[in-house]
Amino acid sequence: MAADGSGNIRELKNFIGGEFVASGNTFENTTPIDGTLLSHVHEATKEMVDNAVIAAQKAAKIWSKMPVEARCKVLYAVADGIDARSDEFIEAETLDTGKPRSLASHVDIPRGAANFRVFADLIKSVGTEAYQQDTPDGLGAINYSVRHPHGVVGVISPWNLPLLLSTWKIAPAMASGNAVILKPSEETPTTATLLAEVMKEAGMPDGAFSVVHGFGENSAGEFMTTHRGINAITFTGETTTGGAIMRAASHDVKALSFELGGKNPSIVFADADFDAAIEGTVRSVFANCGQVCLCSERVYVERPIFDKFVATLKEKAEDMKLGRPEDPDTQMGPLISHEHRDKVKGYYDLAKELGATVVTGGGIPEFGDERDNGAFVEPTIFTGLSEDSRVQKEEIFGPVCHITPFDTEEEAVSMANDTEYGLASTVWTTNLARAHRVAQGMEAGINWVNCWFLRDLRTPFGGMGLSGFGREGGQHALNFYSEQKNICIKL
Ligand code: NAD
Ligand code: 6OD
Repeated sequence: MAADGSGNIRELKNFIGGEFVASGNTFENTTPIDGTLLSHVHEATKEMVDNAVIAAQKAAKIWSKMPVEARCKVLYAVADGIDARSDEFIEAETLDTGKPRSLASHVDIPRGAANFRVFADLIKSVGTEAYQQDTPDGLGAINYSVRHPHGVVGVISPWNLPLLLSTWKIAPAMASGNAVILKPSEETPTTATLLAEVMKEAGMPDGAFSVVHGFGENSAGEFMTTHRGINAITFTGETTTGGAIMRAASHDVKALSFELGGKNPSIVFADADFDAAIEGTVRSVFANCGQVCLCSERVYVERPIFDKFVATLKEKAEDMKLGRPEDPDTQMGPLISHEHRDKVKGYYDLAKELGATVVTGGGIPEFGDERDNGAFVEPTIFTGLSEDSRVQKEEIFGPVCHITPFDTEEEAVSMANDTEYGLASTVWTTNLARAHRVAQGMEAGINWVNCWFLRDLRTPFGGMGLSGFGREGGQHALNFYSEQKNICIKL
């Protein structure tokens, strides 16, 4: 029986040149809710990736030459197509990831559609640079730049926000006139396949968008990163995978954009609105079972409110309802897989070995029903570890934080910045001057004050250090997905 109760086990094929294509080799896609088999996924062969590239190169010539208005019409139709089939997308995303339906229906799927609208709007209005230049003969010159798409862009995406994060790349790449080949995570292949159906229904030229399923090494991921016909790779995932992709893509010096891991700090000052800081920290630590790259794993709380903060966060964590996606009361689902649960539980055990105080959690919940076959883990809070312990240095990517007290602003900023990552930070304070000072002092690409994961899609998004390089969002994304060519005209 499939997890949707229908008894249907889907076949997820590759989408190449406008057709769904089977391969001789399939892998199983199971749900982390209870381990039920969802689908057989056709792993793309090297030849299939070659075919996707040939089709993309051909389609890029048509797609990039289409009037911007006509291209945008197709992108709007894709957004409308996602909205029209949103129930199917939500169902697929919740089964693949185990995340609560409330999250998929309010964040993942609407953002997937919004990404296409935002970048279609932007490409219609974005300008380029122009300069008048003096020359010795007094006649001068004019310089202006034009955008030129790369050609074929490879999108390699992770499992935590599958549709949201892949379309965050696909939409600006396609708005810029590129053809795209998407390799979704092997853990979450379903919404990518649905997106391919929507692209076809929306009238996307054959080959302009392809989906190849598979893994990294010696599979579709590596076939893409080493393919000379793919001009740019945009990747979101683990830092170590980014390193492997960088090495593979170095042979033909592909353009690269990397959104990688994080070990994000949250600083709570004693003057913060306490309830807002608690509510925000519950979200920033436990949302999506802690599997958002922006989640706070290191929380720093000013000493006068430390005990009250820890006690209140503990209460909230213990009240949290773990369950199936379709249950409207569910606040937290399972982790993505048993393999990932082993990793997260490994860090829980390490924290205990290192002498952490377990404020709450630290284990695997028991339900006494089929969820015991799933990949659930307890929401967890630790205190008492030193700042240089591995638990404070390495990304865990689960529903867990460590809370450290601090006495001065300088101490908090220094501890928050003591990381090789540099993705996101959050500051809670009602002191305006301090809010600006501390936020600007953070060595991270995305910094929130009195909020978390509040997104304006025009703003630069990306990390520093081990969190990656390149900026996505608004015009920054268009700058990555096109080459700016300068034209110099002597008058
Ligand atoms: P991952 O790196 O394991 O996999 C991501 C994608 O890369 C998958 O599609 C995978 O198949 C592919 N891949 C793996 N090895 C490859 C290789 N050698 N060549 C080509 N492709 C390869 O990441 P994940 O476990 O899916 O996602 C979780 C990680 O992603 C966390 O570290 C998280 O912080 C990070 N992340 C970062 C952001 C951000 O915006 N910075 C957003 C979401 C997730
Ligand atoms: O909101 C976004 O655009 C974005 N890229 C979010 C990333 C979340 C990481 O897991």
